[in-house]
Amino acid sequence: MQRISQLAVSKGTPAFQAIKRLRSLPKASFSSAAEPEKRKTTKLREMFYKKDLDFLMEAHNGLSAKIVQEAGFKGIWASGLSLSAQLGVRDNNEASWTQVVDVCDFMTECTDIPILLDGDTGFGNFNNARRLITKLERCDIAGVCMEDKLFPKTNSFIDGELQPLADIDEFCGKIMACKDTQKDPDFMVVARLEAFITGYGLDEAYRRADAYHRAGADAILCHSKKKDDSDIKAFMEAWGDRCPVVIVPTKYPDTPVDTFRDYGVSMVIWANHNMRASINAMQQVTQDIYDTQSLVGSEKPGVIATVPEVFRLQNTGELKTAEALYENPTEIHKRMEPARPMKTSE
Ligand code: SPV
Ligand code: MG
Repeated sequence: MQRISQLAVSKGTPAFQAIKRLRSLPKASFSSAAEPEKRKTTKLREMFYKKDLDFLMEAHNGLSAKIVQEAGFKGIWASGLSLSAQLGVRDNNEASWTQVVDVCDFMTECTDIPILLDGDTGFGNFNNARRLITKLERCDIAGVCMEDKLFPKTNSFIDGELQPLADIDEFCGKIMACKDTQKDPDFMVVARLEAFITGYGLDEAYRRADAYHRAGADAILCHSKKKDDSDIKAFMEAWGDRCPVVIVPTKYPDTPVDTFRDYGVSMVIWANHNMRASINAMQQVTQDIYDTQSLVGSEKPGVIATVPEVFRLQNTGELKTAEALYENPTEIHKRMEPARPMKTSE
């Protein structure tokens, strides 16, 4: 076997370092006998079903998804509001469902943690919704949340009372179609209750949650726009632990998460805070550069990320490693099968 020092790369170069790193990896890293990674769907399902409260943090593109993972979150909320905002359009299904899937594909590619997509109303009827499921499974999205409103949807915080709810049977059929379509048994279909948003009370919310659960929904997202957690408290008291409940406390941020724990909530979604943080940061830096015609105010630690930090987030080092393997004739020839005469058939 050739030694690293025999390869046609000079000592101390990034390529040399990269080959050295590769050589030092344990054999199991390359072996098919290595323990298979849990599927993202399984990871998400476990987050929902385990006893303690868990959290999903919003992301809206590959970069923000990676930042969420690096912060330590175990799962990502691919927010419809944030995805549309970063595309510069409204949260009214102006981005087509394939454009949303394209963004999801980038997000899953650069992360290992599961992603729950905000699937709005499923982009149409049961048939559009189940086609969405098929595509999401292909790009390794772990679950989808669908809300009981009409296509095209409007964000829940824009004139919520004026938004019509879906017919219960129609929405149950949509959930069933999604559950019947998914191939991975752990893929999560979350049914989102908009009853409180549209001004109904607990009775209607419960009636709907009950129907959606019996239609096969794996979890219920109970949405509320109140400034306190009273809708959530009432719902949790009535619902108990029939299935996991997810909440989005954007409008009631003062309630401590321990209160949600006490209610028995399974998951909290921090729904749009990366997108909103980025708007603030971009507005400030852009305005400063415009006003001063200079980069001096922004090229400071803590104001903008350094360029090497951008490279790190893009995993630039991995490409160096790959180049040392796939653009290095010595490495290539070493790994090639020995020449054999062509087998001819009798
Ligand atoms: C989203 O993040 O797109 C949501 C949550 O649907 S909310 O905007 O709070 O309705
Ligand atoms: Mg949304």
